[in-house]
Amino acid sequence: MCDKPLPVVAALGLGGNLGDPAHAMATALQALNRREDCSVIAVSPLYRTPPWGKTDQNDFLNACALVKTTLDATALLAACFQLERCMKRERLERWGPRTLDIDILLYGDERIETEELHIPHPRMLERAFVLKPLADIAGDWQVEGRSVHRWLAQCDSGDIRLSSENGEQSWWQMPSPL
Ligand code: GSY
Repeated sequence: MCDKPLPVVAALGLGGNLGDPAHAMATALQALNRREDCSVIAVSPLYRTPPWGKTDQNDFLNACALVKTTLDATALLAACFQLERCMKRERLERWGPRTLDIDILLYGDERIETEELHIPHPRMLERAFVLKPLADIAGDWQVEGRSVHRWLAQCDSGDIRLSSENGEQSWWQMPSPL
């Protein structure tokens, strides 16, 4: 008999600033939610955020989502890469413009260090464009000894605005072609 893996809640960060990032993020979340091994249990509002790192590019749209999954972290990463590829993500330039970026920020309370995976995501605690949406859906999640709310309070989130593309209800549940 083979035991079913226990589900884990993972936090994902999503962003993009090329083409129609809101549509790309919505399509990716819907595709994840349709999988038997993933269920999207919370999605933050969409935020318009100034570019971090390479600043001479368009503003980004960012959001975070919680996904309950029976995939291990490596398989979840592969699923995220596949979705990025579906959205025609091209890795052209480090820190440069992109149609869709999906990062695994947290995977339960696990700490994972492999060549391809670094969880908790190493830069999440200094990025307001991650912490602000994450605080909306998982503010009490403890990361490196502090809640997401407390990490957010320590970083400058003054330039981050709710996006007008949020719509009335769940922005990510708009119709999608995938
Ligand atoms: O690491 C995610 C891609 N990215 C972003 C982003 O998602 N939002 C903002 N505001 N700046 C960014 N710079 C990079 S790289």
